[in-house]
Order: sequence, then C-alpha cells, then structure tokens
Amino acid sequence: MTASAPVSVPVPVLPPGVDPAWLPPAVFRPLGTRRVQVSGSGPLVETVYGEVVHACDRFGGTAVRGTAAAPGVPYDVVLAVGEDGGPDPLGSEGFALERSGGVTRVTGGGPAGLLYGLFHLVRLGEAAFRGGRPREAHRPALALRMLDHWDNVAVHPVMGQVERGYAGGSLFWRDGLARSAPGELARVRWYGRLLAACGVNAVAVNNVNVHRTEARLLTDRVGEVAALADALRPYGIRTHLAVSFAAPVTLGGLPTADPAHGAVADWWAETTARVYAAVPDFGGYVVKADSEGQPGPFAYGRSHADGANLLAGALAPYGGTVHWRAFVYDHRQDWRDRSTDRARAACDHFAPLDGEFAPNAVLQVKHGPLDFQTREPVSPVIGAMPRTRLAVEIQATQEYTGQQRHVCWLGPMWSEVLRFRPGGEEGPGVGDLARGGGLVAVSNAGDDPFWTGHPLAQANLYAVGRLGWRPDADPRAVLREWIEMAFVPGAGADPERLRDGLHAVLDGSWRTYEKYTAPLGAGFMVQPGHHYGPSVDGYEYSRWGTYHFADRDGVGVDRSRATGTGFAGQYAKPWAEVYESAATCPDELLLFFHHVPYAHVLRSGDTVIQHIYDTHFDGVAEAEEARRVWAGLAGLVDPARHARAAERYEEQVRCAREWRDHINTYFFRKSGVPDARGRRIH
Ligand code: GCW
Repeated sequence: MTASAPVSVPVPVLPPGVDPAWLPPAVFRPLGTRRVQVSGSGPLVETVYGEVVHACDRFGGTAVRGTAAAPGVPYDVVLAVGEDGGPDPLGSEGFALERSGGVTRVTGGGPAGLLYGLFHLVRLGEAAFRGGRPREAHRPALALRMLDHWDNVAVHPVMGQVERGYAGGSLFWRDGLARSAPGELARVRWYGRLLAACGVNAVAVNNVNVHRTEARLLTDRVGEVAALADALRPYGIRTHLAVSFAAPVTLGGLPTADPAHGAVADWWAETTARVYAAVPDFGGYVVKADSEGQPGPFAYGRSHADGANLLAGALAPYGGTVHWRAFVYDHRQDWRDRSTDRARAACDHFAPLDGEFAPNAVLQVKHGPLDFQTREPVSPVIGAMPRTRLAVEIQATQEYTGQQRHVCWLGPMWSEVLRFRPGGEEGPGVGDLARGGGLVAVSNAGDDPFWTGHPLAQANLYAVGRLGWRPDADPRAVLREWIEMAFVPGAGADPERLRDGLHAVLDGSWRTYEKYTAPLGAGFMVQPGHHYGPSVDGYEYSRWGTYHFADRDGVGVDRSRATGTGFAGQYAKPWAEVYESAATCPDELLLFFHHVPYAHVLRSGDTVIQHIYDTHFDGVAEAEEARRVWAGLAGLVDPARHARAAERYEEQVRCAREWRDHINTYFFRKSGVPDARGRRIH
C-alpha cells in the first residue's frame, strides 16, 4: 500500500496572550514522544494527522500518514478509521480504544470518531501507553452537543456585543462584522479545537434575540457565517444560526410571515437553499418565537408546531434541524395577579402539541421552568412530551450564578438535572429523554484572554461537552479531567496540593453560591436588568412573573394544585405528589413550591428563618475560605491565571457579604424573628 500524501490540517496558532485552557502544549507530550500512525480519509482525519504532527514536532515523536508502508514498523500508536469488528457499531462519532502488544490502537467509527478518540488519548496521558488495555468502546449518548452564543453582530445599546456575556466581546463578531481576518479566525479555530477536545459538535453563532443587523446573516450576509463555519469545520463543529420568525417580512418584503401562506414557505425554502449553497454542512436554525418581544406564530393565530414545522420543512431537504425554544411566557404580567404562573407557561403552551412537530424539529427546553436560577426543579416539559425530540438548554454563561466574577462550578447542577427521572425511579432520566435533541448550553466564552473571564469558569465550558457525551458522568470525574489537563501540566513539583486546592475551591462552589444568595429555591432576588448582586424586591412588583411573596408571616410561591397555581400538577407521579406537599417537598425547593411561615420546620430540622440566617453566614465563610485556599496556590498556577482569579475572589467575597446582609436584614425586618445564635444582623 502506498501512503497517501501528508496533507495535514495545521493546528491553529494560539494568538499571543491567550490562555490555552485545557489544551496546554504539555498535554500532548505523552502522544508526541511516540511513533504514531494515522490512517483513513476525510478532512477530519487530516485534522487528526495535523494534531499528531504538531505534537510529534514539538516532543520528538514520529507521525506517519497512511496505512503501514513497511509492514512490521513498530508503531506505538495506531489511529485508524473504520468499524473494528466489536460487538456494536461505533457510529460516526464513536471510537474504540485498546492496547496490546505494546501498541495503543484507536479506531474511529468515522473520521469524527477518530478526532474524539485522539482527544481521549490526550486526556488519558501516559496511562494510554502503559500495560495492556482491553477494548473499550466510547460513543456519545447525545448526538448533539451544542453551544448557543448570544452574540450580537453589532453592539446592542443595552446588551452590548454579547447578551449576558461576561468574558469580553464576541469570538465571532466585532463592531458589526464577522471577525474574518486571519489572526481572528485562528482564534475561532482554536475555540473549535477546545470544543472538540471536550466533545461539543455544534455552535449557534448569533443571539436568539435577533436584531436587525443579525437578521441579515440569513440572507445577504450569509458569507460571514460561511467564514466562521469554515473555521469551525476542521474540528467537527457544525454551524447553526438564530433567525427571526418575521424574516419573510423584514428581509423578504412579504406582507406576512404566516406559516399557512405558500409564499412564506417558498421564501424560507429559497433562503435556506442559499444558506446551504454557502455552508453545505449547515446545522440549522435556532428560533426564539413569541418570547420576550420576538415575533412568532401567535400573531397569525398559528401554533408553535405550525411555526417550527414551517422552518423544519425548509431545512429537511438538506438534513438540517430547527431548534425551537420553549421559552414562551407572558412577560407583561400584573404582579397583583396571583393566579398566573410563569413557571407553568412552557408546559401549558407546548405539552398539548406533543406529537405535532416534524421529525427534524427539536424543542429546546430550558432545564428549569423559570430561567436559569441557582436552584429550580427540572422543567415539567421534559417529562411531558414523549413524542417530541427534546433538547435540554443549560446556561454556561453565569447570568444568575455570579457572572463569572464568582466561582460557581455548575457540573453538579447540570448533572442533577440530567440524572433526574421525571417519571420516577423506574423511568428514563433527563439525559435519556434528550437523546433525540441533545444538550445545548448558552456559551460563557468570549474574546477575553482566559476565554471565560474567570479562569475557573472554563470548567463549566468543558463540562458542557463531557456531559453531553455522557449525561450520567460523575461531575467530579469531569472536573478532575479538566484539572489534569488545564492545571496539572504546569504544576511543577506539587501536583497533589494543586489538585486538592482546586477541588476544595470548586467542588462545592455552586452550593456555596446558593447559600449566600436566594434561599430554598426562591429565585430572582437580583438587581433588575443586569441581574448581578442582591435586590430582594427587585422583581417583586414588576411585570416579569418572578415573585417570592415575602410578607411578615412567611415567604414562597404556592404552586400546589390544592391551594396554589397548580404548577406541581404538571409533573407526573411521583413528583406531582412529592412537590404538592410542604411536608415532602425537598428543602432546597420549598419556597419554589410553597408559601410557608418563617417558623415552618424544614426536613433538616431547622426553621425556615434560621436556615436563611445560617446558610448566609456559612456561605460567606465558605467564600472567604475559598479565597484563602486560592491564595495558597500561588506558585502552582500560571501567574496570570492566578492573579485574575485572585482579583475576582476579592469581588466574590465583597458581593457575598452584600448578599448575606441584604437577605438576612430583609427577612429579619419582615419577620421580626431574631437569629437564634445572636449574630449581628443589620
Ligand atoms: O435569561 C433570560 C435572559 C435574556 C435571554 C433570555 C432567553 C437571550 O435574561 O437575556 O435572552 O433569557 O433565554 O431568551
């Protein structure tokens, strides 16, 4: 056999000053010191070969492209594409790994599988090249692992370049244009590389709130989308676009966007054909319709299935998918009206449509019924639509969890969501129910040198891909992987102290954040607009449907069927019953489901009011302790990373104290109940 020409796709150059995140050069050392053969064909195989060449050039190994030119050449590592004859097909993104006779063999079910197999080797490090290893097959549980960027092309007067972005500007757009200069595209390619290394395979490049400039990405500006897609494609990432339901009117000049009008369907068909001409592997559309002012099918008396199916029809000939968001609710509510419940809205709107969506329409559901609060129950929609392809949407950008100024490792929250079983212990988990649609996260990345503002927020981005790949993964193991890749290679002599320190500051950080912010599942005690810092009544008398109803006697929202909004009844058994009664409702969700007196005794044995005081003192103490532990890691962590996080810990501790004092003082003044431990409350 002749070796094919070595046409490796070069590894992109990391722009100066940009943090390598979980791909510092040293993670490639174990691979790069060996003799590695890469075979198979297709662009992604050339990417794999490019990675191997890069690693071997740096660390002294040998990269060979093609099938064995000289039989008997003692390769240490063989990377090949094709089914390996194992019991189950690997599928295009799966791979098998085994080691025998001194050779580590990775077989990708397809080129993408080989790419994921390569990064798996990188994760394993030296362990991949020692002893024997029986065949293991790895396949992604969810076919789609996606990041949605809420990035505006042009700077929005209120929301800026990235809506809810806490990591600088957009990676894709700057001042109204795609970042298509070579150096900038290298960064986009690097982003794709990071995403492939954690298992992400799709990116939506613009905000779901589609403003005027952004809308045109669908039509005359699709070339800019194509440039970004070209940069992401070598790492197996398909590009998606958020579009406006009103585009036939605003861009096409039609008098209507009504799904029932043939001219509207024709417009979508023609427009979509042009998109595919520019981006042949285009992933599809993301749509926020009839939500927070975005146009949608309600204007024409049509259902959301009608709307989604209109776009699905245009995408179907090309294998594209429409991601239709279920975030539909009345954002002009009267706070005096206690019968309307925003938490109910998604289920009320969508559950009756189960079975009506086209095969290439995915309903994208926020994981909780409200809006990415620190603690919410799992959205009842996820258990209520067995005949619909569902994607679960999580928020990596920390809009309500400290905005990347606070450390808040979200792996444990997402894992709880993905492992939750809407039909009880015997039924499928959320991770299983999302197989048809996938896991979608609002990205927390931007053009910040650390990608995510807070360097430790990189862990959340990493976890999106890994939990999409394996929704039942232990989040601690995911965190460990990230630590091993992102930190240990630079740790010098004391990696054990570094590991312990990072686990100490990250493992429990979500619960710490929960302790010093809104208690027991009460949400939205944040400052209106930007959502950072405490304001207990900030949304209490507003139109957004996000209330806690605190008075002198008690706090919480009665969402029971018996006496409240009936939201608890949107769940199947056993959850409908568990949530219905304050006696069985889990403590951490008590105020989400019930309005209770301050003296109500939690399952923990504490009263609600004492729990509020205690957790707020504890949460601040934990944040202070994390700051201390982090300070002690100086010298083991890259100085720039260390300094950035140290600076943010100052802000986290300041803000945590602010939260503690607002919340404790507010509830002390409302209830008049003193702290049983006599601490100072202002
Ligand atoms: O969480 C809310 C945000 C909005 C966002 C919206 C959504 C993109 O405050 O900024 O809009 O959710 O998910 O559509």
